[in-house]
Amino acid sequence: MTRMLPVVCLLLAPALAGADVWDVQAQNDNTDATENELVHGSDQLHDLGVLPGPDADWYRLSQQAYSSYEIVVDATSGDIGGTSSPLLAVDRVAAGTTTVIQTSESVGTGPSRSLRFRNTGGTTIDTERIRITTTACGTTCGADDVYRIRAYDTTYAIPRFNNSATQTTVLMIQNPTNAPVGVIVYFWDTAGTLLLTHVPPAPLAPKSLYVLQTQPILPGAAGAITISNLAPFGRLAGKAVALEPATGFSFDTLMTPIPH
Ligand SMILES: [Ca+2]
Ligand SMILES: [Ca+2]
Ligand SMILES: [Ca+2]
Repeated sequence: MTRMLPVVCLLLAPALAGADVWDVQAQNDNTDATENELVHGSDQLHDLGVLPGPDADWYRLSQQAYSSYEIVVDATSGDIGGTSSPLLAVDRVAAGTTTVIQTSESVGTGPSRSLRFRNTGGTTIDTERIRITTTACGTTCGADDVYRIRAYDTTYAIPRFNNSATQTTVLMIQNPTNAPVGVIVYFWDTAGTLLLTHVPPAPLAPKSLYVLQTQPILPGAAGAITISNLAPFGRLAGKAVALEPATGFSFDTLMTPIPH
């Protein structure tokens, strides 16, 4: 019977709203000094209850070289967002400032938000933060005013292209979404040296297929491909097809997102 006692106590306890523990630590997430760091696959539930001043939730995200990212905020409770304007703000902010580098876009016609961006450089960016605030409920925001945040590395990989000897490789990227998508294609040799950065002349049109003959731009080369992009996580499709004219064989290598 004694082992049942804790269970009885739990059943008798009043239901408590989940507290946003990141808000109330001495080292909290209310400034850019936050120690809450998002990684690929992060999935957290927060609130924007007043502290008593307005709450702001800040996140770190280490942006790796030549990589792209998506932040998704959904599961918003009724008071926290709005559909007529972005009352729920999901911003990319320069650390040490209040300078907004990028604001989010709506996912659909509701209050959910998506923020997509990429690091086009060759070094890691650790000087930016993700900041979430709302003007929807103001000083009446409570612990019930919650949202869910997820983070994704949206970079794709294709582990083989081959233009050596008589083989040639064609790269195909499909944009099945209803919006234009900017992509950047990086070609690497097998030792990991960047051979070429290819930027298509325009963002890929909705529902379009981009076809790139890689032999003319990388004659004799072989290695692997990564693709940074501004699509929602996992929404692009594609492959590299290596053709061997002497035998008529072709070798497909799929373009894959980072598993999640
Ligand atoms: Ca919070
Ligand atoms: Ca906070
Ligand atoms: Ca509320």
